[in-house]
Amino acid sequence: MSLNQRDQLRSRVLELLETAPEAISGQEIAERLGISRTAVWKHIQALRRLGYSIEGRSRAGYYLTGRADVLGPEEIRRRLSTRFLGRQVLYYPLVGSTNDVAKEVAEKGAPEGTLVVADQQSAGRGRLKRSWFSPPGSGIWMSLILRPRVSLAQAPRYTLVVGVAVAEAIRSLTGLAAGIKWPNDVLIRGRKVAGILTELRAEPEAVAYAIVGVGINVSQPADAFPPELRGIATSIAAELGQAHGSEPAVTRAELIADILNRLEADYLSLPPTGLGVLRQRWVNLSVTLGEPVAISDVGGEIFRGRAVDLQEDGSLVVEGERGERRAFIAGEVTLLRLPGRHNENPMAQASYGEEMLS
Ligand code: BT5
Repeated sequence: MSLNQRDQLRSRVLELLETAPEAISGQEIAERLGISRTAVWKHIQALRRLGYSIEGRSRAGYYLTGRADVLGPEEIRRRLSTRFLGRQVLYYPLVGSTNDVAKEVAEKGAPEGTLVVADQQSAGRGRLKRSWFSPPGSGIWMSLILRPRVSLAQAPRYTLVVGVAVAEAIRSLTGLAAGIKWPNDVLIRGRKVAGILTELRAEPEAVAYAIVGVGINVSQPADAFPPELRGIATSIAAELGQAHGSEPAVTRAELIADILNRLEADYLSLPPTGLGVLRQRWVNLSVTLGEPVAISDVGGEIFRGRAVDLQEDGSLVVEGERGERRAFIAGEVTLLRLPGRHNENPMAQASYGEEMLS
């Protein structure tokens, strides 16, 4: 039996357990799937090893006792309604950086929509070689390969579009008020719950492919962050006030699938240039517009003012003290007044997620 067949059967056993109103007997599973009872037992053992808690009663049969946050390709795939995003999932228990793996497979011709996802990263990174804290079992560390046929000037939009999908998915699945800080941070009550890192392979005039890396803190308790991140980072579980080890309100696979399901429609609806209807959705989620900011451009020069607009190409317009307006397509924003907080950390950084691959 091929690996793929085995995984498919395993996920069908899981599906039967999930949909059974009560317990389901080994005999019934065996009959429904056309496999032996021994094979059923082996699948149940394997599911337990993956983290599912499955009880067995001699008469009644097997039943699931809790929701498990198991991250695996099949867990993601069976929740997808997409045509191409996430149709190919490359899952790793541990990688250096999912962006690096995605770049490697993109170079070898991996199709658009290929998703690389890891349980843990040993060298997760943000922009400008900053490191990204990616512990096991508690976050989403993933990268998507996009192959848009657009000029380089259109590339910055993807960071924004993915930010909208991430913030909207968090809002809809958890009810938490996730907002976007231009250009690539998703914040909840002023703390960073997710970051996006877009890297491009450019041909002379056009994008060859874009790797969109997304990191989301899902179930880390607040005190699990290293000291330098405490106070500036948060997780979904921490925001929901969930006790460590309790059943997850949302699993990583559910969140990934929801993001991809939203994102595919949005990505396909983008006009040839600009953001189209996505601009207003971004504006609605923005925690940057209307706020006093300090923004440093690529050269490191700092400009202070109020963020007043998002242009179609994704650049942020900042109005200075004398009413002069400047548009930034790249830069670092410091929110001088943090949403939902009392300015504890005026230096919390957002950043521009667009980097060229070497
Ligand atoms: C980002 O960079 O926010 C982009 C993060 C992208 C991470 C994903 S995970 C999957 C894929 N593979 C990768 O290797 N990367 C992507 P930037 O805006 O430069 O922010 C980096 C800063 O965020 C750091 O300097 C820390 O201050 C902070 N930070 C690090 N880890 C964090 C975490 N887990 N949660 C919140 N903040 C974090």
